[in-house]
Amino acid sequence: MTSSPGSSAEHRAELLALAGTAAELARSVGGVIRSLREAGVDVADTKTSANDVVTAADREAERLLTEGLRIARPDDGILGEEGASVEGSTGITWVVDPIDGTVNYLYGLPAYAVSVAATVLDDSPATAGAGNTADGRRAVAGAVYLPVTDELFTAWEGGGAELNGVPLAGPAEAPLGGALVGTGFGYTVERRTEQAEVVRQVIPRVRDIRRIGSAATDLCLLAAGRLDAYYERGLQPWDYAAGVLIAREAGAVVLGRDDASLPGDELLIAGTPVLARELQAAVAEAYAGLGGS
Ligand code: LIP
Repeated sequence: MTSSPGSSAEHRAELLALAGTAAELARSVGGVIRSLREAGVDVADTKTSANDVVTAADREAERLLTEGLRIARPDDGILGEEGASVEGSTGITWVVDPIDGTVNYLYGLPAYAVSVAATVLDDSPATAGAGNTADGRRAVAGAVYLPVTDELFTAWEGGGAELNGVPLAGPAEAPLGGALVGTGFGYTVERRTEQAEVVRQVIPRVRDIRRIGSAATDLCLLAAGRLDAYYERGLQPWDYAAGVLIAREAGAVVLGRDDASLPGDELLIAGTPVLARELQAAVAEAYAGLGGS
């Protein structure tokens, strides 16, 4: 990559090309998983708990993403949910989730997505809404494709976010009490029990809660203004890399648990600038009430 973000026409062209690669791969692999779904799905394996499943389609999709990236960008690194791990030499690492929303996919529910992000290392300290995340990276271009609705969300740093080529204006500011808030639950009993307690405390303070089942989709729905805000604990880089960039480029801010934390595994909170702060306070209060979390 050329040096500083947005500094030159060459840098912008590079980001645009990365976004193009992400979009092309997400869309083509999304078409494959949709066809595989029509042919039937079975659990191939489990991961962190019996409920954290992997299907043959997850593996095939990650194989296709890896193969496509090796052809398009042979010197870049790759990190994938199902184990893809390739060291690169260009400074770009692709963070991919072949199917985000695997449980939805298994049950034939529509909210699943292919998420592809080009990321760079960024260890700058926590700065509200700066784009760097707790895993030490920052997405600079990415795409999330929802095969069932044929919706392709794309973004590159400084270039705005688009849905099927149409610029996204992002969510409008809403008061916490009138906000439709997305969240999700992890797969372990301990994590989801804690999350249920937090949601019990948050739900009386918002319009309503949605558990859509795909973090990448949640962040894109926020970018499209179909959710007002989103929070979740326990996300992995492949769940949020592309979605965080898309949400930010649509005008949302993405926060961690507090000003000293970056968004990521511990907590990721997204929304319009005022609402995200209000939600951050409400969620932090709920977690603090659990004691020791
Ligand atoms: C899942 C999600 C879901 C979240 C889960 C999990 P998977 O990803 O995106 O919304 O709540 O914790 O990470 O397993 O479907 O790729």
